[in-house]
Amino acid sequence: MLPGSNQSTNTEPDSAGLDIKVIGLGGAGTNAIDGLELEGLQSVSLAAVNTDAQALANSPVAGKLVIGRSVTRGLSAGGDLEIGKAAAQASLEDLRMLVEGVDLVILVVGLGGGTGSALATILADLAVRSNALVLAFATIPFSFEGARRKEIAEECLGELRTQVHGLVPMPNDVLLQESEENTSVLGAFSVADRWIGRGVQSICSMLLKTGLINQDFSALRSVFRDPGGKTIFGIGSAEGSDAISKALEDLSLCPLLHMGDRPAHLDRLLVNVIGGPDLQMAQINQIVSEVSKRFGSREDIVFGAVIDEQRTGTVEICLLGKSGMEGPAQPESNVPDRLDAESDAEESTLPTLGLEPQVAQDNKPPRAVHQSKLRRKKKEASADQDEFMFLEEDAHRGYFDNTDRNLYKDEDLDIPTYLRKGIKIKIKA
Ligand SMILES: Nc1nc2c(ncn2[C@@H]2O[C@H](COP(=O)(O)OP(=O)(O)OP(=O)(O)O)[C@@H](O)[C@H]2O)c(=O)[nH]1
Ligand SMILES: [Mg+2]
Repeated sequence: MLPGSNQSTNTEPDSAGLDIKVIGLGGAGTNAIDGLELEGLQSVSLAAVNTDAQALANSPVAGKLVIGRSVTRGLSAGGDLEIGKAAAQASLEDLRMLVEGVDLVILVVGLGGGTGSALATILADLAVRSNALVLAFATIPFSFEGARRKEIAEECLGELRTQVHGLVPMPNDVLLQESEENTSVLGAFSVADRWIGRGVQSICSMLLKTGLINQDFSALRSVFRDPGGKTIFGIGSAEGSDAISKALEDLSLCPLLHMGDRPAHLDRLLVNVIGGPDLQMAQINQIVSEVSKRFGSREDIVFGAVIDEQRTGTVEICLLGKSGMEGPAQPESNVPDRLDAESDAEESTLPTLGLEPQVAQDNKPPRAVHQSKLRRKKKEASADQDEFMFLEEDAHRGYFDNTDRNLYKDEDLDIPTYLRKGIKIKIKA
């Protein structure tokens, strides 16, 4: 029997009449949902909210709401959070109606500007008050966008984290890792938009499509029952022969699972698999067992498996986990490195999921590392010794073991920066 509550096999999911709304906030949020492909998910409604009437007019999304005309005269908030808040307050009733009666609200926002950042916390509050389950995908500005935007993003992220049931922060700096090395900023934005799209699609498919293992809304609620805490989100996919193992490896390389603030233990975990009609129960079992081994949720793991006729030969695994705020992140070496079982022996010398610490010896800021390099490094590391491998035994704090942790803005300052930030340290040959 697979772990998880409320699950049934080969029956219709009990989500009839479920009202799901995906809402893009501000310019970035609107752009991110513009290209959302929700085939077979007609009951999911999309809405875009912005102060910028012109930007909204260019969006193909049907449900549009211009807010704060009396404040910005249909223009953007110009990166000013206070103007964004004033605009949202001026349209509070429209915003309230937007989320009224909705069961699941998924907010999509690029934090750092005036409108989306203000809207995120105000709309989250309205949605939670109207009893919706609220999830949010929020991008964090690139470092090069400057301190002001970063400050706004951090302020809103802190507030949002306490409000919504699940918050997936996506630092643009990290997402750049996923892009080709010469990717433009727009290219990096489109990486963010794709991640968000895949996450939204996986959650909605699980709730609305029939599958091998159906999960209904109560299962999602059981994972995200309380506001606050930390959420992890990762996706891996593959096609062709050996798609399961490759998708598991792709999941283990997902940059969003390699961020410094990842909780050491998850209280609850939701894993959804989307595959073609050729997806078999035995394969699902393989995924279940590998993911359970790797992420060791303390209380409950909920699994869903959806069949998509268009996806023969492909497998996509989406992982959403939740933990309380009970402890700081631990170095990733405390858990097995990769999901594929055959790698156990090889991986015993590789402490992390591919983001082995590396700090450049020159004075340039650390550069994001493309995923293809992570793969290559993992294979080569034991062969040539030009890279220092940290086994992270220094998680023991020795003399300081019985003292309080130094927490600052959700980060544990006792964990070395190279571990918190996933920075690579290069040793010159
Ligand atoms: N994913 C994605 N991110 C974007 C895009 N455009 C901007 N961003 C990011 O989102 C942040 C917020 O920008 P916007 O969404 O344009 O700001 P806004 O919420 O519309 O606020 P104002 O323009 O000040 O009214 C930026 O600092 C960027 O980091 C985009 O098209 N896609
Ligand atoms: Mg804007």
